[in-house]
Amino acid sequence: MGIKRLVFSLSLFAAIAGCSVSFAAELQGQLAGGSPLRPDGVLFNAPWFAVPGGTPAADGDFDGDGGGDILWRNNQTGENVLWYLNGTTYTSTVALPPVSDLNWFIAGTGDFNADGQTDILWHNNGSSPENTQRGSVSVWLMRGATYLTSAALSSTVTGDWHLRGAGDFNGDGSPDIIWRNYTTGANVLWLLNGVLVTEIINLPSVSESGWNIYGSGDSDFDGNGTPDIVWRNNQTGANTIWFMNGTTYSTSAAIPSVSDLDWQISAVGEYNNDGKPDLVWRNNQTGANTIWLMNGTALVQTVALPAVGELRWKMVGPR
Ligand SMILES: [Ca+2]
Ligand SMILES: [Ca+2]
Ligand SMILES: [Ca+2]
Ligand SMILES: [Ca+2]
Repeated sequence: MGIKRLVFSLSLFAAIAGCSVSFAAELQGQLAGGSPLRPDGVLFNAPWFAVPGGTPAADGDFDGDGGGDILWRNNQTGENVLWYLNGTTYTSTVALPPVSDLNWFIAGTGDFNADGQTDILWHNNGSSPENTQRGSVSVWLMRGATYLTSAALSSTVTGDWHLRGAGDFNGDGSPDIIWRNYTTGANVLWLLNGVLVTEIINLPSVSESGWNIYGSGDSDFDGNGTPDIVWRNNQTGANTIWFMNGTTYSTSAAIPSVSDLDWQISAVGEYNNDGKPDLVWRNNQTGANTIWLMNGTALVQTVALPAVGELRWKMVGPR
């Protein structure tokens, strides 16, 4: 049902395409970019470096064991931690530097400098009037759980735009980022070269309420070599995958629905070493956490992770 209605929304794309014009205006209004987000208490910063010809890290794997890990942010204290997993088994928690400014959200993951190490994408969308950095996007370059340095994207945006994930859609080795406008339903890809915005691609609009993007995480659900985009409807519990062909939307397919709306898709990664992306869910009421092991769009098995009863901890990636 949700899919049929989603496809219907897509047919309205041409009519809604004007949204992209306002997006471009919002973008070009602030080409100066923001200042980079530095973690609290970190005084030394290494210079930004890119590694030409490097092999990008895969699917939110921070410790390089070949499997995905899980990122958390506490939206009251500003603490950030990484859960290391061995396959689907939790092994340990490592602290990342805190960011006490709660206007900043972890919006995605990807290897932005192609050194084989997963980095962390931040977006500032706190709406208070005194927040002068609203709309800024910053990347933390990481080595495992060690912060190296940060860089601001060359552009910021105004308006009700939310950064919803990252994936390398055009296959150039540099993660691209996914925006969704909660007011208009417009969806946009920014193609990046490191932290430089090189191109803006309009995706189909989805104006029907309830649908939101829960990331990509470089996850290729149909095995065509291009990352895909995960959607959940927070009103109906329907879930769907957008299959992408490069930077172009191709088609969508349903994955099992979850009618209990306390469950949220919180990470997209690869957890059982079969090369197929999986989903991690968090229950924002009970604190339970569960991995869905997937075979494409088919749910194969659920595996419980340790519960985190303190609900201010938000699972924020990989995605
Ligand atoms: Ca990196
Ligand atoms: Ca790219
Ligand atoms: Ca794909
Ligand atoms: Ca898998």
